[in-house]
Amino acid sequence: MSGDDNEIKGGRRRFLGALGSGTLGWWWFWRRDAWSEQMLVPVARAQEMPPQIEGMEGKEGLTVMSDRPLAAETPVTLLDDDVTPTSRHFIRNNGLLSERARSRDASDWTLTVDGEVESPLTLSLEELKSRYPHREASLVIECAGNGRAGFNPPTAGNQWTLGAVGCARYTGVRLKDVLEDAGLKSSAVFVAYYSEDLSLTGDPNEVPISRGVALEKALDEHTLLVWEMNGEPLPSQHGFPLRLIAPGTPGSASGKWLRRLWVRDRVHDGPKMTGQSYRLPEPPVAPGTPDADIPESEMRMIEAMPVKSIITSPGTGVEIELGQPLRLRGHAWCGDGPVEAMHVSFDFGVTWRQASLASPANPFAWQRWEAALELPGRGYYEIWARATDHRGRQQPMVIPGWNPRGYLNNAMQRIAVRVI
Ligand SMILES: Nc1nc2c(c(=O)[nH]1)N[C@H]1C(S)=C(S)[C@@H](COP(=O)(O)O)O[C@H]1N2
Ligand SMILES: [Mo]
Repeated sequence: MSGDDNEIKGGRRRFLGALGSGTLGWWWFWRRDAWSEQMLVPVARAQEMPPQIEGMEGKEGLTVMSDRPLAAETPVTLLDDDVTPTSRHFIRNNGLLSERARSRDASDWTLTVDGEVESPLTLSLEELKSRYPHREASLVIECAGNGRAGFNPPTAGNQWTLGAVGCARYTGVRLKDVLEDAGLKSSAVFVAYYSEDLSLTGDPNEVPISRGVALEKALDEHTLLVWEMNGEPLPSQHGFPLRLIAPGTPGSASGKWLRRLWVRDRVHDGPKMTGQSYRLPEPPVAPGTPDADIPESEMRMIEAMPVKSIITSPGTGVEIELGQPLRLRGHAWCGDGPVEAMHVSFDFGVTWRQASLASPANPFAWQRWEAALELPGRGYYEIWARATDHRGRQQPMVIPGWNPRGYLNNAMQRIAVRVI
C-alpha cells in the first residue's frame, strides 16, 4: 500500500473512530477490516489485491475470506451495477474444482435426471440447449451466511460482511421443463443436486455439498438450469458447464458443476442438508447456545432469504459540502417476493424519508433504490437504509436472531457521512 493510501485511511479512521464506541453493536463499524474495505476507492484497492490467489483470476477488488476452499466477497461499494459483472460476483466454494471445471471441456459431460420420474434422462449440453426453450433473467444469489460477521458471540464459518450477494444475468432453461420432460411421479417432493466438485480431503467418493430445492421451488418458472452468466459460458468458479439457480433461497441451493438431479420422495439428506446446516433453531435459542443443546428436531430448514438492502454509493466515511444533497444509491431484494418500499434516515431512525424504488428487471432480480437527502447542517451523520417487503416485513435495526451457524443477518446497513 502506498503512503497516500495510508494517509487517506488514517484520516478517515480518525473521523470514524467515534463509531466504535456506540452501544448498539453496529457490526460493520466494529470490524475494522469491514469498514476499512468500504472506505477504499477502487483504484487504491487494485494496489492492495492479494497476489495470485488461485481461482481469483479476473476478479476485481474482492476480499478473499478463505483460499481453500475459495470464498471471496465483494466490497459493497463495488456492487452498484444493476447487473453484477462476473468480475465482481462473490465466490463461495465448499470444495475444490474438478478437472472439467479447470479444463473447461464439456464434450463428454452429461446431466442425469433420475429418481421419482417416469423416464430418467441423460442429456448432453447440446441436448439440453436444443430441447427446451431458453430463458434469460437477472437473478440474486445470496449466501445464507452473508452478514455472519455481525453475530455475537461469533459463529463458525466465513465471516461475510455485506458482499456475499450478487445479481448477474443468466441464460438457461427452466428446471420445470426438464422435470416435466422426465415425467414427475406423484411421490416426488424434492430435487437434489449432485455435482463434480471435489472434497477438500482428496477422497474422490466424498461429496462436499449436495442440496437442492423442494418441489414447489423446483417447479417455479424462475428456477433455472443455466450455462451462461452475463453472456459468457459459465466461469470455472461459478459452475461450468451447468448450474442450478433457485433464486430467493439460500445460495447453497443453487448447485454449481451439476452432474445429476435426483428427484426424491423425501427431503434430501445429502451433505450440508442435515444437522445445523442452513437451518434455524425453532423455538429460537439464546445467543451462544451450544450445538449439543439444540436437538435436530428443533432446527428448521431455511426456505427463503429475508428482505435486505445495501447502500452501494457513497461508501461510508464520505464528506460532502454544506448545501449539497447527499445522493444515495443501492439495491434491495427479498427471497419470496418483491420489495415494496425503501426508506432512509439520517437521525438514528427518528424520522424516515421514502426513497425511490424501481421495479425489478424480472422477479428475483434486485431493485434499484435512490434518494437525495438534504442534511440539516454541518457535522456528523449516520445514514440508515431500510427495505420493506411485500408482506410488510422490514429489515431490523439490530442483528436479528442469533443462530448456531450465523445465517440470515439482514440488519440495516448504515454509513457515516460528514457535512463540511
Ligand atoms: N456444487 C456446489 N455448488 C455450490 C457450492 C459448492 O460448494 N459446490 N456452493 C454453494 C453456496 S454455499 C453458494 S452461496 C453459492 C455461491 O455461488 P457463487 O460462487 O457462484 O457466488 O453456490 C452454491 N453452490
Ligand atoms: Mo453459501
